[in-house]
Amino acid sequence: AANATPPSPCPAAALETCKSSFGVQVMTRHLITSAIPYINGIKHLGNLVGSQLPADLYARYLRGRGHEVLFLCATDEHGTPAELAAAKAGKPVAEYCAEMHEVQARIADGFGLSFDHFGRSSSTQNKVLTQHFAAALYDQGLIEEVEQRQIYSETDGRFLPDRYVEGTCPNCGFEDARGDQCDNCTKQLDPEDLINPRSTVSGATDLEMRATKHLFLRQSQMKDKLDTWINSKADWPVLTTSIAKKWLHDGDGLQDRGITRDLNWGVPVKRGDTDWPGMEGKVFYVWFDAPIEYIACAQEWVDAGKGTDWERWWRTDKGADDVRYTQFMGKDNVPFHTLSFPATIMGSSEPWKLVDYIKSFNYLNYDGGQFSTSRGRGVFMDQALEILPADYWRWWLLSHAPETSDAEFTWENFQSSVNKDLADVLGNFISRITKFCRSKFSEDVPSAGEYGPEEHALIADLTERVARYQTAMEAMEVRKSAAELRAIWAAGNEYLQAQAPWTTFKTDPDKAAAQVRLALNLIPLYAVLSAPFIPTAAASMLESMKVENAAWPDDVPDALAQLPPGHGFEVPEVLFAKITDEQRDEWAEKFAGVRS
Ligand code: B3M
Ligand code: ZN
Repeated sequence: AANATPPSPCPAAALETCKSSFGVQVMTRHLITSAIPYINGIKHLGNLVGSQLPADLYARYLRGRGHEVLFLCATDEHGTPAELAAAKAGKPVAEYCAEMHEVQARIADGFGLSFDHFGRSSSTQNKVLTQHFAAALYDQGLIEEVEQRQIYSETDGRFLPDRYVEGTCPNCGFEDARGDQCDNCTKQLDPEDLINPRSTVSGATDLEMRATKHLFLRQSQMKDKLDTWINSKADWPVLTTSIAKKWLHDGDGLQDRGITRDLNWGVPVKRGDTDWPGMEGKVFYVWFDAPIEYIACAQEWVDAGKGTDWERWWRTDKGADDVRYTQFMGKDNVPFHTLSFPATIMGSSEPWKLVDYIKSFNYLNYDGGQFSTSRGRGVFMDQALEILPADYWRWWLLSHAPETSDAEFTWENFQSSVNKDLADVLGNFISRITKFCRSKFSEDVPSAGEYGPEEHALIADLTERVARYQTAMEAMEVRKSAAELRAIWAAGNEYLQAQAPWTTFKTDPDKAAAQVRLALNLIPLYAVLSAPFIPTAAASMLESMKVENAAWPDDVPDALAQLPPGHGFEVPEVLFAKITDEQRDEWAEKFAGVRS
């Protein structure tokens, strides 16, 4: 039966036994995190498809299959980019971050991103946990204090990070070269190379080199452990493991990493709640505290009253051994997730959950070039929702996800996918069959007639296709899943085209009734299968078919008998409008320029 209750979660060791004795899929607990977007602006569609959106697809799919899921994301709020963006907006950085967090949360909601909690890396929970990890790593001998000489500004009363020093480039004479690089001749610089250096904080020129200390995480000590761990992940995407291996083995191999910065905004450097001598005025590097937010976010989820127990998701001594943890991210974030964050977790020698699977993505380009946040090139999440509902974007982005190589967004391609897949195939199928039924029978599922060989063939075909779709979804093969789903929609259209109930009706109305009954039953099946991709349209499909608790079609023939003869429905509104050539051209022009 489609609604058979799955057994309660089995201990990992007994998993296989559970599977065979119950003969149904075993429920697992799934922890899913998406890379946490920087706070300093609204993300573009390339950012979205590289982490949050595929993570949402997977979370929705697993929930649909009855698994217990905890899906977390947050804003990444520390570091120089946040300070600079706040200064540009003329706001105190805490205020800027609070506002931008709300903006990003609202847009995420607009895209249907079904986070169980959307946290903030500037939370108290993350501060405490980051300081805790620093203490644990220190106790394990994995943090080294390193003496360095660094630029100090008397006027500002602080050490200046490289990017906070500007001056004349010694290479080309450009007057606004930054301490890390000259934007004119691209030469990599050290701040003491600059001629007439000045502070970008105040413009002060009374700068001097002073001795200071920074903390380094001794990742090199953990190289063998990380190497063994990465090598054990034979099932991970090549994109993920190849990046990890490159960082482990190229050049000098895994470098120790500076984890402190001279900034006002961030997690103050402490060992637990004890002050750290020599670290006054310093904060942890943003990439040290950002992944720790994955854990802190679960605490925030509990503290917000949405959950009751974060430890069973994160502590292997408290039940998290049974959790399967999957991370989603763009390829530029892979080194931090395959090496640095695992070094933090393993190095602590505490029983924290390590990631089980890392799904990474290449880049999405925009119309012959790159999306660019700094230049405002491409479509940004807020703008996308202003012109079309989320499902149009979700479908295009996921069905063109940059999995095996970079992908490209063009308006022609977007128009043709939306018009073909969503309007012509799925939308047209639904409107055609519901309207035909209303005009020849009524807005009730007709009861006459029996299924013949064609109907049984379609049911068998769909049974196979649904199994293939599930396999692709389980494997997080996003494009392939979209292709399987599209083929499932197309199978219904082809059946309708071949059987043509409008013709059958003239000679054999009972046979036509049976054809219509099966076709109508495809709608709730399609809705449930499509919900991870296009949740809003899926919900309105179920609503017009008056189906309340639609379950995953564990048994396809059963699911196709969901709407019994006499079941009332309503012809739905147009599900997807086609994109006209005029719209396409107008948008192409509008987004070619620079965002103001
Ligand atoms: N904030 C980079 C990004 O927004 C970074 C990810 C952090 S994941 C812990 O792509
Ligand atoms: Zn230069």
